[in-house]
Amino acid sequence: MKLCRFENSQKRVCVGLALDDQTILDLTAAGVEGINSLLEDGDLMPRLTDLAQQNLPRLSLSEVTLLTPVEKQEVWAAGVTYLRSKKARMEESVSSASAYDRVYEAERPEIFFKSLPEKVVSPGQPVGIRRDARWNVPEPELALVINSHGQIVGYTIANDMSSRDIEGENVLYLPQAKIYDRSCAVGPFITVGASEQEARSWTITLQIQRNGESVFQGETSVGQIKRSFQELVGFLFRSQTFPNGAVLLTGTGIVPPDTFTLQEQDLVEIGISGIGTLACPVISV
Ligand code: DO4
Ligand code: MG
Repeated sequence: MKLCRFENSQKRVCVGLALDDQTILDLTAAGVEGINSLLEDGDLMPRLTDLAQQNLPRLSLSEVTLLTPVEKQEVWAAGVTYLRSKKARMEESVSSASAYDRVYEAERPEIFFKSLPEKVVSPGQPVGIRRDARWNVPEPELALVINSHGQIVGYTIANDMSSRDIEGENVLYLPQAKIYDRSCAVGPFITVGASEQEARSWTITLQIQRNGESVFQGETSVGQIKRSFQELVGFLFRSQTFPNGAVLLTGTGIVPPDTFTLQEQDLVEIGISGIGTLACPVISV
């Protein structure tokens, strides 16, 4: 089952349950106040099954605007979880290559803060490339949706936009390479009720278009992630509480060639087979 947040024609923010590729059920009409209240519900799946059988308004996706499903959660990100990511970071960073090598093998994963919820970019809205960076890439990532008890309650799609020249110059510049206006897009759907084993069978694709033509395509499998999801969530929740839950990006396994950098007006499309597609144009910020 897939949940979403959307704005209806009266500009009201609502919660939806996807019935198929074109239709959503408006759960707000049944008194569902927000997506977070659902994610906190210990009986989420039976509740959604019950809601799906109610006579609620059905809306076509073409008549609503999909929003990011991130309502109040902080967004965090794990890094160097795929071999491909470790190799790329070691190549871009002369001074810190060993840091990436060591974190890939270490017990403690790399986890960093990515975005406040109110700064997350919605599907269809522009993601940003920094004006002071010359090498910018999208990072297509599976994101874990976690409730306040540390339970993984769903999966969504994220773009961890990154400036590789800033990150590669000095590892202490990582927050500037990763956190700036429009650097994090998430959505549109949260797939609930899938096990980790199922999610690990999903394929992640990245397509970048420029002037209507594809300039990069890549693909990986969620199963290539080195660490278990529980392991990543366990470290995120160590000595830290999340009263509104959290969203944790699980790292990238697709890295465009070193000659590639994003340009304004490119279109970045990220697909995850069990979830859907997150598409955003690119602007300079
Ligand atoms: O250490 C740098 C960032 C790693 C990252 O974002 C990733 O592997 O996806
Ligand atoms: Mg990343």
